[in-house]
Order: sequence, then structure tokens, then C-alpha cells
Amino acid sequence: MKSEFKTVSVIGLGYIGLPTAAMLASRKVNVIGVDVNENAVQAVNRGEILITEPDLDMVVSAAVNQGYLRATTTPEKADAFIVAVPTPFCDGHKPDLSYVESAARSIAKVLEKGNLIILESTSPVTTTDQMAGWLAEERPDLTFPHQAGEDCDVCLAYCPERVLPGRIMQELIRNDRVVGGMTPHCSRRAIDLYKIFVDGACIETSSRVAEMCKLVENSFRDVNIAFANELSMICDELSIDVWETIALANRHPRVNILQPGPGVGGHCIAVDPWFIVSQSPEQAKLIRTAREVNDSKPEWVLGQVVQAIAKVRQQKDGPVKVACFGLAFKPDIDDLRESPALQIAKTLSMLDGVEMTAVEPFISELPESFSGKCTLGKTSVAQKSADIALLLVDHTEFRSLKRKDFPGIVIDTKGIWD
Ligand code: SAJ
Repeated sequence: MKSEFKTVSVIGLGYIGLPTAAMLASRKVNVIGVDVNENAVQAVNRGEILITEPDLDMVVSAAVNQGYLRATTTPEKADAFIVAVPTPFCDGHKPDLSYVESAARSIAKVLEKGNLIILESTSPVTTTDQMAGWLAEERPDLTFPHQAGEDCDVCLAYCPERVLPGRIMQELIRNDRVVGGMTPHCSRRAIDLYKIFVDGACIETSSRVAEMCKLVENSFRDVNIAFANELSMICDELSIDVWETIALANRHPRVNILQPGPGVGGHCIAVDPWFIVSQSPEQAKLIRTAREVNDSKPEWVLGQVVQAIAKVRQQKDGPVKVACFGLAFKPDIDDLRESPALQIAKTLSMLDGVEMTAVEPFISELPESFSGKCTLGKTSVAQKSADIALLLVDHTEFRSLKRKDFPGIVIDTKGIWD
């Protein structure tokens, strides 16, 4: 079947937009990537990527070389627009929709009758409706679904991305997609677009259900991680091994507890549940508490390290050598965004009388925020010299080490050295 979508524009060339743009281009769709960041645009036009994601570099470079993908800072005409810009939160954990609004207003200028717009950014319920409002303000000459229903000139749908960093290129193809149009016709057109590269099922729903669905998925995971994190603090108080406890409890056919860690990081799970809390503050008690439990975990880990530092000081004079293993927000990626490991390492590096080394195999230099108070070290060296070895991220490189390989105190927040 021939697709009606010859040219698709992807607004936002980040962790989701760029892989989506490259995937569409690999299916021989002409893709125009748009980003406000000149560096990101230039990198794409050279066929290069500025982020680490398996196979993405290959697909981008092939798509650019074959002429199916190019990037620009100014929106151009297209048959469809996919918006994948950030939706962070501002003060009081309120969602910040300014990037969505500015993306909507910028594409409004080039919109034509028959266009389809899909919002992929994680958004509070009714954001797609709001987007239609912003577009209508900019383009009174066109009709949108909230004004003309199925007869609208421009279709709008919400379709959340659900891919896992580190497995984006496979999951983009294999995952099922929830496609929520502002009208059934909008949904069906959006499904036609996703079917260009999605092998998973594309399930039709309303834009509001699709928006909520995304928030629910990440809140479900956050609540379950909070349960594991709370267990780790309870088990520590009772001097019980939490990893053994979880492994044994998970032998029950209907129990599947997730893994504790130093906290929850990234731009999704630590953010999205707040969108539900912000819209339903009275009802979302469990979701809010889960966020608070996960946000409190880095502080708890810091407390453990401070106790260990005091122990070392009883045994030796001079600086206490602390080595943090891992800074990323999860294993085997270079992404330090909202990373609890980074937060812990930075706080430790500021302590008087502490000599800090960070071992992070996925970066070549430390962020400037360490202000020169930490050295980037190698696993083998840090392992031998540290008074305290603090495992913060379960990178594959660290998994081959054993607790007995460390001469100093070991604090293992991921349970891989036990
Ligand atoms: N984590 C734990 N224990 C666990 C699992 C994860 O502490 O048992 C921590 C990780 O270390 C990390 C954080 O949670 O700090 C989040 O990692 P993650 O792997 O759970 O999720 P993300 O943020 O990489 O991706 C999530 C995914 N959502 C779900 O699994 C429901 C992904 O499918 C979404 O597309 C993505 O959020 C997103 O963009 O929203």
C-alpha cells in the first residue's frame, strides 16, 4: 500500500525525535528534522549523532547519505509533523509546556489543509486539545478537530513514545503504540503513519486516554521501584539482605518486585508521575509518595557513605579516598540527566577531607559541575586504592568485580558485588 505521507517533519531531534526521524527515513520517507539547537542540526546534516544509542549512528548516517534525512532550525512544509520536544516540570512540579507551545506555534506557519500533527512528548491530559487551541490561534484560516470534528482541515493525535533508552531502535519497531486521535479519523491517519515502521500493534483510542496511558506506564514503574527502594531501607534497618529477600519473594508465582538502587533518574520516570499529581493532587497519594520515596533514596545512600567515612577516619589520618562506580542514570548508557548517581557523587566530592574518584566508562570527561573536586578514574586503579568503593550504577564493566576484590569498605547500592 502506498503511504500518503511522502514528507514528514520531526520537531525536536533528541533521544526520541532523532531515532524516529531516522527510522522513517530508513523506510524511504523524506524526513525534515527540526531543532532549535544549531549543533544538533549540523551534526545530523553531517550524518553524525551527539548522543549514545546503539545502532542510531548507523541509521542516521545511512539516511543522510541517501538523501532521506536532513535537518534545519526552521520548520518547512510537510505532510505530517511529529512533535517530540521536552516537557520538563517547573516550580512546584508543575508541567512546563512552553516547548510544546513554541513547537506548535512554529509549525503553524507552514501548515496546510490535509496535514496531520502528532504529539509524542509526555504530556498532561488535555495537552493535545491545548495544542489544537494554539494552532487555531495562529491559523484562523484553517479548521482543527475541536472546531470541525471529522471535517477538520488539520488532524491532531497524541501517540506517546514508549522506547527504552539503550534499546530504542528495536523498540521503535517492535513496541505496540497507543494512538489517540482527537477524532477517530485523526487516529486512523496517525496509525497509517506509524505503520510505515511499526511492526507492533497500533491501537486506536482518544487523545486524552493516550496521554494518561503514558503517564500511567511510567508511574506504575516508579511506584514499583519505590516499593523496592523502601524495602532496601527497611531490610538495612533489620540487617537483612534485601537482594536475597527480593529474589526469594519473586519465586512466588504472582510476585515480581523490581530492584532497589540509589534512586530513580532519567527524564521520564522521575518526572512524569508529577504530571498526574499536579492534575489530581487530592487523589494521587500513592503516586506522590512513591516519588518522595525515590527522591529520598540518594540522601539515604549519602548517609551510609558518611558513616563509612567516619569509620575510616578512626583507622587512618589524611584524606579518605572514595571511589564512585558509575554516574549515569542507568546501566550501559552515557546519559547523566537527572542521575541520582551523579547527585550523590557531586555531594561527596564537596565534603572536606574526601578525595573523590569517579569511574564512569561511558564518558571521557567529568561535568564542569564537579568544579575540579573529583578525578575521572579507571576501574582497576580505583578498586585497589579506594578506602570506600561506592557502586552506584550496574554497568556491565563493573559486574565482573567481586566484593573480595576491594581492600576497603564496599557500599553496593545495586547488589551486584554481593
Ligand atoms: N530503576 C531502578 N530499579 C529498577 C528499574 C529501574 O532503580 O528495577 C531505575 C533506573 O536505574 C533509572 C530509573 O529507574 O534510574 C529509570 O530507568 P528505567 O529503565 O526504568 O526507565 P527509563 O527512564 O530509561 O525509560 C522509561 C521506560 N518506561 C517504562 O518502562 C514504563 C520507557 O519504556 C519509556 O519510554 C521512557 O521511560 C520514557 O521515555 O518515558
